[in-house]
Amino acid sequence: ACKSTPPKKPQLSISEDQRMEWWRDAGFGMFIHWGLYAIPAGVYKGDTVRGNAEWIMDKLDIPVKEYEQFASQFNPVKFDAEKWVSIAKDAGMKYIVITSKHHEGFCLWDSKTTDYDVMEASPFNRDIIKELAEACRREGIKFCVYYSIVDWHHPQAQAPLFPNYNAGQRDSTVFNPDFPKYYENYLKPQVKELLTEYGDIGVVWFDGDWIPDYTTEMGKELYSFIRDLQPQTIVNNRVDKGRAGMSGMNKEGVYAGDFGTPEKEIPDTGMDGVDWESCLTMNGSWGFKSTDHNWKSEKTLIHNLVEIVSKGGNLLLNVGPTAEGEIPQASVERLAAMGDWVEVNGESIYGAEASPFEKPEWGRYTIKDNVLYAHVFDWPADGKLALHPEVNPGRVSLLADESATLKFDGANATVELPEQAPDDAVSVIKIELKN
Ligand code: FUL
Repeated sequence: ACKSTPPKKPQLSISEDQRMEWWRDAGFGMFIHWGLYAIPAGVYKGDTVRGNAEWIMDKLDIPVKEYEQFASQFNPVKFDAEKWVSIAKDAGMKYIVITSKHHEGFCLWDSKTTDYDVMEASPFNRDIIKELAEACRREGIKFCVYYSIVDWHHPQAQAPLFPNYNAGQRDSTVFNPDFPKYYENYLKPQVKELLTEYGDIGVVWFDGDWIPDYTTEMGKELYSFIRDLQPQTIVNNRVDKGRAGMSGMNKEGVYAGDFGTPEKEIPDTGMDGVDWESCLTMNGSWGFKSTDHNWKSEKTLIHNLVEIVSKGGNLLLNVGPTAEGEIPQASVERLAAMGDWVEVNGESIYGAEASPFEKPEWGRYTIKDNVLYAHVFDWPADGKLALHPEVNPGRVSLLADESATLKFDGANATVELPEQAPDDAVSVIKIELKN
């Protein structure tokens, strides 16, 4: 029996479980994709970008000098950090992750490392990260930052130009020999600013680990760099080169950050002992896209939240504010509907764990301590909800009306339901367990 021992993680001043506790309980957070790309909003010189609007610089081959012009137009006068945070809070979200710098390279904070930030390059001249961090702190929401390793603006991080094109296209398969300098003298100092000037940072959500220039060693170093700056900060798996989705999250000696990041997808199943978070969009794009009106329904989004929590994950749901600084109305409406649902049914989400039983036909289960929650997506026409045979119910009630006890028919292992589902999207039955 020769069990290989996993490599030692860096010395932690608090345990991983302590560090992860708030995040595991939170269940639901807001992703904010905001940057200069909100100005073209997916359309440039008559061309519409396919897919993600925040990729417009790359997808439409906009030369750096031309793209930079957006900075001088960035003036989101309607930006109101307090308002954004209250939209998140009212939706039942417990944390906010904002793009401090996306692939385009523009920084939303007052960085000493560059002039390509909201203070120097734009007329707005307000530190967005600071205002949002402070509003979060006032409202009891955990403040977190996304940070892109990829930087299409920094000369030492850009992929080299294709030699034979004049349109400014870059060959992203080729290394930039200066990338280690960018990593050492720009990326790390920027991350340090974010972790020293803005109070407690809940999560650093890295992205862009796929570029050829980034190495596994850099990722490991970055992970402990953050641990040294703020021991309680959680780091996603994309700090590690070539990680995305659930990959590398088996903890069997694979060094891959603290949680997995399935993107625009909900994994078929969770993984034992592995923390993960699905990040989802409400339409098809992360960054604001003026032409994308293909919004998911409120019902779908509530189903997504329940499904994710029933598999042991978190939902990080995205909004892409406009260039004026507003969260699109379609998103605001959906978040309000989710908030209404969570207000009634939140106890089945926060602190709840993955279902101990396989998926029932009518919906999903979550569990918390000695209470099982049955999330009914399809209300049974005959009024009888079949529970898993191993469930040993004590009192059974509806979260929408806890005063009434529902009858459990032990012979058939069914709960007798009222005729009407109390909620169009998902109604939750609270089952206090006897054992
Ligand atoms: C991806 C990025 O390339 C997208 O623009 C977005 O930020 C998503 C969450 O991660 O890898």
